[in-house]
Amino acid sequence: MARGKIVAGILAPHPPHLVYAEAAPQNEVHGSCGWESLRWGYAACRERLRALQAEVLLVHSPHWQTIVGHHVIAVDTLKGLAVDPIFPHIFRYHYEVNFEVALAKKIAEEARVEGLTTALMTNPDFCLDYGSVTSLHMVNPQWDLPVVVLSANNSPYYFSTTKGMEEMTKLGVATRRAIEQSGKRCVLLASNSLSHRHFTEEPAVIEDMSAERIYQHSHYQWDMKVLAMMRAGRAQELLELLPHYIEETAAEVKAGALTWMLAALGVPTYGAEVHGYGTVIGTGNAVVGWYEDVEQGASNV
Ligand code: 2X7
Ligand code: FE2
Repeated sequence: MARGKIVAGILAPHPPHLVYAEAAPQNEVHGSCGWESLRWGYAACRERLRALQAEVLLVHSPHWQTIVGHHVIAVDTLKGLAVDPIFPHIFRYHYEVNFEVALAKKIAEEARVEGLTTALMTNPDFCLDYGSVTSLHMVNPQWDLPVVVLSANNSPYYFSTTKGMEEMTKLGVATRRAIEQSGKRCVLLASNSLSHRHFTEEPAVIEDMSAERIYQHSHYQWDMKVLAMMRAGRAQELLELLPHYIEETAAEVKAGALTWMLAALGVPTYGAEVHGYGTVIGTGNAVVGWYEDVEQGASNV
């Protein structure tokens, strides 16, 4: 069996507004437009991924949070309705998804080798979180690839950002080892917004883009700084800056998906491609790809 590999890592934010604006047939509610810079960014990302012939998508989402240990879904299929508890009027999504169970089990096994507490999620009636569903939909709306879904252990909140990052780094290292043994071509999705304060009132027309802006200018400045580091291949420096960035912007990356993905990618020194940046109800979001075919040291700055 050929050695498996991570063919791309994507920062894949999950505001449900994106699926609503796409008027996705799986969603009960259809918008007519909005948030194009992000949606077109996802379209460019999908183009890029098509060429890489990915076989499995793996996602880590802050909206499946587990208190004890890191959980991995290990059932063959799930079918159900994912609802965003804060925005149920725009996101009620009917999903049907196949899982790559052998890889899920291998990740849990390798994570245990790293000293992490792990569990396999085997409940056939489990309901997927809207974060995972949104990121998976935006990357692959036809749902024709099997997936692996990992929970976000709540160590960053229960203990500290730094403790959480230690755990997610181990999970990333374990994920990489498991993928190498799987023989599969895999794409990792870090399902996170960047700066993460949002307005508490919506405009009368949800997709009214005249009401959409960043919550606070300093958040925008921080997001730009972080994106510049990603584009320049400064992932190690970025990881060192994350606790401060999180403190300044309440960044959703606190939950660990980005740390997990950068660790699994081996803390890349090649530049990432920023496909798009935009705000959603005031939060900062970017679709960013790290691609294996980018030469080490190259960047798109
Ligand atoms: O979960 C989210 C998010 N992270 C950002 C913006 C809006 C809604 O939901
Ligand atoms: Fe979120």
